[in-house]
Amino acid sequence: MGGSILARLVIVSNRVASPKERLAKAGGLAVALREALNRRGGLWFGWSGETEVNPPAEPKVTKAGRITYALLTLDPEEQRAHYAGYANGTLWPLCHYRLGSLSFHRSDWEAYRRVNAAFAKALMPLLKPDDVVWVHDYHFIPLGTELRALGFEGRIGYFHHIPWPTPEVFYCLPSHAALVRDLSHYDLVGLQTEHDVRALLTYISAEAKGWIGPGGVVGMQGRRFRVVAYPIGIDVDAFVRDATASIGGQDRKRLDASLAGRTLAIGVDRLDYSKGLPNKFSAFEDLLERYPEHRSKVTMMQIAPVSRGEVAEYRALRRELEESAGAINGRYAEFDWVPLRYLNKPFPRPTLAAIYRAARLGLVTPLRDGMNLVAKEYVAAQDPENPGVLVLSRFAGAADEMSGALIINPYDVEGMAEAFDLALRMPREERIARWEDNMAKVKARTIHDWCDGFLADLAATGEMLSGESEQRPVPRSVTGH
Ligand code: GDG
Repeated sequence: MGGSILARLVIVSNRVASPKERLAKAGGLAVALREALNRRGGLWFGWSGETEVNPPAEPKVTKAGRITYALLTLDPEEQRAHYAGYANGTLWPLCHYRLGSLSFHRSDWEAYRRVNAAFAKALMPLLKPDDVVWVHDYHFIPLGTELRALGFEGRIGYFHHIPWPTPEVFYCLPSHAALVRDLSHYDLVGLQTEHDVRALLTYISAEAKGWIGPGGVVGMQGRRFRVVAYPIGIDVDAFVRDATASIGGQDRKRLDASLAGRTLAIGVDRLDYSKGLPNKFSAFEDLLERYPEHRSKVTMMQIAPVSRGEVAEYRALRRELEESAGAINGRYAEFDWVPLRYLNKPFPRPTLAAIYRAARLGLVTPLRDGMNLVAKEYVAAQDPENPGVLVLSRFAGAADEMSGALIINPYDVEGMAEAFDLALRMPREERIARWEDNMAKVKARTIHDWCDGFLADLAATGEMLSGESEQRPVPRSVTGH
């Protein structure tokens, strides 16, 4: 196989940050991928965000600086079945352990495969033999299989941004065997945490009769690939810069004036049922009920931009949260204090950084999350002399690293309220010690380390996979969880 770290990079992701999109508005991941492409020059391939009946089979290709964008338009029904159907109606709930929300239709599964085949067919003519292809996320698991079937022999890596479920949960997916077979066509499969790696390797050894070698090398059904954890990070410098610059700025002035000296607790999550928003609201309500000393003294702000409104579960969640926020405010508000500010619109990154900086509590309470970048952004934005406290769900990948956080179980609403109270009363010395722990971890693994680490390993997989690799039993740490 060809390819080196200097080979051209091709990134495939469902959503592509277009050249026109303002940096402040794009998510941290989109910005990092664009930077990686800008540094080495490369191709960014994905969905155009548009649908049309009988769409062209070729992508629309444009160039901006060192990046070539190739964007494919999809048929509306194919796009629905691929995106709202199989990706977000089946894989998303499955990987977030939400079996009650999982819907599986063979027609969606077939459309998911057809759309992946169409993406591969559109990408293939643009590829050079020694390109390195990096595929992102659960919308594109079969893309590697399809590119191999079309004859591409260069390196292909896949990164899964969401959790990989344990085998008992994964078995609920009727197409489980086919999906793992798809993974085996990549050279390198990246997951967020060691827990996710153990879950996948356990499945591979128990169900797919594969073998596991050192360095995460896997042999399965005649193919070899690697499975490795790459915990994603953030652009730390950018957050520190934006948060520091916000002091004395317009956003901060407006926020301080509106708070009138009250303590702020902040939550920032896409409006998604995996983020544990109803539980967070209930915990805040329980705090006000059982710790009345915080009434009129603490304001909670929840920023929750609407997401995937085309999926019924998400519309139901939105209604539930509107009702819950209304009930909390109706019950506890005073004529000069609204306990919960609930906002459905997104804000530019510098405004987010200003709000994080002003908040004494960062509330990150997902029921399951691959990593959770908000937890790391909140830490990076704090004042080192007077930092806030991160309250973090044990079910976020970030909990493995954030040893200074107050770790909570989001299913335990009363336990969460107790943690909120503890955080509100925490002395400055303890806040500083906990923040220093967290900040050291955030700095140790930035988004750039994540990007470079994955690509360096992908470039090196050739030797690892072709080397002598005897068959070994699965290590003990891999079988238990
Ligand atoms: C998936 C996985 C994994 C949010 N509101 C606004 C805004 N955001 C930004 C945040 C953060 C990003 O969106 C959200 O990232 P998360 O990691 O918290 O969650 P997901 O969107 O579910 O991401 C997750 C991630 O992929 C990366 O691998 O960590 O586990 O689920 O950066 O700041 N940004 C702006 N305005 C907003 O209102 N500008």
